Formats: sequence, structure tokens, C-alpha cells
Amino acid sequence: MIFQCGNYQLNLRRPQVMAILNVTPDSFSDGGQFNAVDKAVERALQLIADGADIIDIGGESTRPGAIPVSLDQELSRVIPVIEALSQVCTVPLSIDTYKPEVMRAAIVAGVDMVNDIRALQEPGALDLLASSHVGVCLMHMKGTPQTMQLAPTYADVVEEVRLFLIDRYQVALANGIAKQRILLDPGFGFGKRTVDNIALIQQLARLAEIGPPLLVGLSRKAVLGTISGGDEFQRLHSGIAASVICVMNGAKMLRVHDVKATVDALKVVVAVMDQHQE
Ligand code: 7PM
Repeated sequence: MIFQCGNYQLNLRRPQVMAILNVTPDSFSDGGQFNAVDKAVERALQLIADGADIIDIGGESTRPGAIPVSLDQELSRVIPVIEALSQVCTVPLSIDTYKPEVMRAAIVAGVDMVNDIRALQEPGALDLLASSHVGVCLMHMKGTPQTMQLAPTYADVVEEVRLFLIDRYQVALANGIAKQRILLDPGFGFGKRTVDNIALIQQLARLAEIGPPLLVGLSRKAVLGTISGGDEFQRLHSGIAASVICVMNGAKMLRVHDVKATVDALKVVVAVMDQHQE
């Protein structure tokens, strides 16, 4: 199984690790623009050395209650970093944005994939991706980052997410986006209660059956804190457990902060899953 993202092809026989590179001001404390780009490049190279298969660059936090960022602010944060990284990076780059204008500028600047929490629903996003060769992740979100965790409820969360992802997948195909360019993602934490996140982990195989490879992002998320305790900086071990379960349940790519730990843990998963049972 191959994921085609720009000029790269990722072989999904082995689970792939997508490293999170936040380029929000709080990510690089000194805040100076030049330093921010330099530090982002330095960080990205470290993530690659740790084993990242792809780097996901985000200029706007989309966690619950996050303050929206203006188009110009987001562009000024991510484009210089993409331009610098595309010169030195030996792995594909992804842009985590739902704004078509940011997608367009990022593609021009050299990204190989668009990671869209709005699954190409914003006006212009679908046509832009159809006219490009970059990869795309179609993710489920209920509501918006400002509203999604207020009181989400589902009759059947897995079925609702499944039907949404099938619809967005079919729309993408109908607009000429090749199957090999598409990833699907249940959107853990995007309008989901703990009970919903757990049900989605349990029944991940039902989403994998849709066809495209699954990307999942549980790293440092609240559901891990609820289950295992700890603030967002004390969720490594619980995040590794969640990653292992998701891969065994069919996930092909993991979006994580802690690359080295995840790469090490996945080596055990691959060894166990690959060995033929006598
Ligand atoms: C709630 C908490 C929502 C944390 C979002 C976050 C994903 C993503 C993010 C994901 C894909 C954060 C994340 N999460 N993209 N971007 N899938 N495709 O780390 O699960 O802040 S943002």
C-alpha cells in the first residue's frame, strides 16, 4: 500500500510516523521571527534524525477553545518555515491548515501534503487539491475548535464518522483526487467525548475498511489525561499505548510529538505483526 504525496511515495507496509512541528509563537519561546525559522528547521532535522517519516507543520492551534489566527498571521508563521525546510528536508512536508489560501501558498512553497481538519469543505479547497499532486488527509470534526467540545453527542459515533469519511472520500475521488493521495482520519478530540474516542479506537478497523489508509492523532490529547492522569506533558506512556493499539487496529500513520519513543514502540508492533504464525 503506497501513499502518494507530491514527489514522495510512502510505503505503508510499515506504520509511518508523522511528527508534529507547531510554529505558533509559544512553540519557540524567543518569538523572534528569524529565530523561529531557524529553530523550526533545527527541530525538524532532529525529528527526522529520530525517525520521522513526514513533518506536519501547523501555524494555528486547533485544540478546543483555540483562538483563531488571521490568514496573514498563519501565512507569516508557516511559509518561511516551509520554504526553509523544503531546501533541507529529506522527508515529505505536510501543512496542517483548513484555509485554502494557506494550502495554496504552502504548495507553492513546497509542501507534499495537506492535512485538513475540515476535510476540504472550505470553499476552494477541493478545486485546489484537485489541481495539485500533493497528498491530502480528510479528517472528521464535529463543530469547530471553538465549539466542538462544549457538549458533543452521537447516536453512534463510529457510524457517524464512517459515513462522513466515506462522503468526503467519494467527493475527493469525484473531483479527480487519486485514491493513492488520500488519507482518512477519525479526528480524535475534535468534538468527541472520552467514550467516543475510545469507541473509535476500538472500531478503527471499520474505518480502515472504507479503503484509504488511516492517519490517527492521539498524542498528548485530553482523552489520555482523562484515562491515565497527567497534564499534556505527562501523557507519553499513555500515548504510546494508544499508538500501539491503533496500529494493531489498522492505523497506517500516527501524528505524534514524541517521535523517538513512538518509532521504538512501533518496532515491537511490526516484529510481532510481521512474524508468520506457525
Ligand atoms: C484537540 C487536541 C484537537 C489537540 C486537536 C489537537 C490532529 C490534527 C491536530 C489529528 C490530524 C494538537 C491537536 N490533531 N490533524 N491536528 N489529526 N489529521 O496537537 O488528530 O493541538 S491539533
